[in-house]
Amino acid sequence: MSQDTQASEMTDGFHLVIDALKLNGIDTIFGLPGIPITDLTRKAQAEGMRVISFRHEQHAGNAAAAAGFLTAKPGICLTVSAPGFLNGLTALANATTNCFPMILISGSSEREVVDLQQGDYEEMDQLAIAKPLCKAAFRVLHAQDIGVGVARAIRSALSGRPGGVYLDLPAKLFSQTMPAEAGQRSLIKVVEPAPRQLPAPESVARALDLLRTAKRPLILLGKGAAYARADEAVRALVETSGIPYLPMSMAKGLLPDTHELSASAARSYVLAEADVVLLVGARLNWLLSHGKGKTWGADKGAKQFIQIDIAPTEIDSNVAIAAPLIGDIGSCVAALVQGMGSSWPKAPADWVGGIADRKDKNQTKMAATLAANPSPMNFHSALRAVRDIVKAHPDAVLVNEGANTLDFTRSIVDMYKPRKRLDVGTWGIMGIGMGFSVAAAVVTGQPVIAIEGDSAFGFSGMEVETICRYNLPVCVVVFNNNGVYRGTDVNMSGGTDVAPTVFVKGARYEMMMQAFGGVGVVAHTPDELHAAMAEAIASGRPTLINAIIDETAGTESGRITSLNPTAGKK
Ligand code: ADP
Ligand code: TZD
Repeated sequence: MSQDTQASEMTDGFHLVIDALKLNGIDTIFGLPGIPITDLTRKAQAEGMRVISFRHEQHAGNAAAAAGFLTAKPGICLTVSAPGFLNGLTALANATTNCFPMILISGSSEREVVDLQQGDYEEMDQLAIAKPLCKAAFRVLHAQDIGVGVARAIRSALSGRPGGVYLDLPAKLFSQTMPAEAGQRSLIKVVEPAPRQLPAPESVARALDLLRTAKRPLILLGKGAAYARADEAVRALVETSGIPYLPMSMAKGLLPDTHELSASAARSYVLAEADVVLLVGARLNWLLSHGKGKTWGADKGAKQFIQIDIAPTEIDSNVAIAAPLIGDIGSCVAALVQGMGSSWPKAPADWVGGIADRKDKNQTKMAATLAANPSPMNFHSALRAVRDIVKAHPDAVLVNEGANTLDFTRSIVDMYKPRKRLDVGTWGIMGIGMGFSVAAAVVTGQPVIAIEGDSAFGFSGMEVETICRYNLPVCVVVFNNNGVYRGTDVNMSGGTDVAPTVFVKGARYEMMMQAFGGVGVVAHTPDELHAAMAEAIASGRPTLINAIIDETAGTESGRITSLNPTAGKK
């Protein structure tokens, strides 16, 4: 018998992992090879999976998380044991925090040695460490259980509130063999991993009763609504009710930001003045001032909340929720729209008109700021170019991180389509830039524009090599103002070290992309920035534009200076 024939009758742990993933429609792995998973990456590629290899596991993990959000299938990150696992763990925790489905698969050392703490190569009790940072954690010890392990990981990542899952695969598992036919039979194709969850009719009635009495209603769309892919239902809810809405940053584009009922340009006004607020896949966390205080017009009388969420324990997490609506967003929103029928009265005209007036005023003011042409550029003039490019390329995915760079981009650059904006999310984490960009390019096939503060870019900058290696259509724009927040701080001791927030002045970030064969450009003016971005998108070549921004522009911590009350004080 030839070796090939023998091999076809037996299978092993490597192939069972690959087959289990493929059986469940997973076709891409983001990872970084090494003992004991190098062969898994090779064999996965040989079996037709896309294997995207990174320079650091955190970025592979971030790519998996973004892929999870963009595809509603768990993104897979594959790492080696202990240090590789730990490098991936930040991304797993961030995915869980943001409700993105991902599975971190790490090779691990032998249980016998780890449990007796006998000092194996890269020894660590990874399962125990991962547990508090994800939705679920599983270990597979026997080849015949790989199918169950992968199925449980997929179901845990996708069902209910999505999140991160850890799957621990000890080195010995991969070489275990079993008859191929029994191996195939042991695999599980997960049926309906994220089933619809219909809201209770009485909950729908309660929510509608509250909305009906509202004088100043507001809809708040969060990234849960974007993830839920209930785009048409959400549009019907807004347009049937005529209720103004505010999108959270990753919900931008769910309806085009230019929609007449978007209240983004009157954000502070609507948050303070609304009397009934319908939360759709958005948590009342720090990003929404916990639903309390001046932001929410605490001095202007009681506010009532309706909250749609798939996680029942989210309700009342910060303030009382008068009408919880538990279920998936598609089903809940559809039930509301159906309950409204064709004779539902539109939101009061004085409220909607008052918002429109404020929007007009704020937009006129902003237009004047955006039209200015200071030299060097400031955030506004540079973002004028970005805004125009995104408008011309609404299918491009926009990745965004930094402090001022994040805040100004979010408010200035309109989005036109759902799930086109990826950013620092619930934690405000720096370092997602290049990982998210790689994932967006790989899973959507669309151009990617990454608008990066110079500090933010530094966290994942080495992945420009990954972008060049796979020749991905990613245009990175570094807003270079010589430091964290700004480049002007001074050392308060008068010593020779620069201040902690200051970087090398005049850094040539564009040369980082050139180093790996991509395009590097310096942009001093909005016209140069616009031309370089247009060229990058037209050519599809990996491009890094070093956009020179006035180092005095920007404020400490951007818009969250209030969380840092002693900022810059001696
Ligand atoms: P944002 O940061 O945009 O405000 P959050 O991440 O705080 O959004 O909130 C997202 C919410 O959406 C989470 O509470 C999560 O449970 C919920 N969610 C996610 N997917 C769904 C879904 N398909 N149906 C209902 N709720 C969902
Ligand atoms: N480390 C991590 C992982 N996340 C963080 N959020 C921070 C540190 C602290 N931090 C911010 O919150 S924003 C930021 C840091 C370091 C960078 C801001 O500088 P930038 O952007 O150059 O990226 P701007 O546009 O110049 O403000």
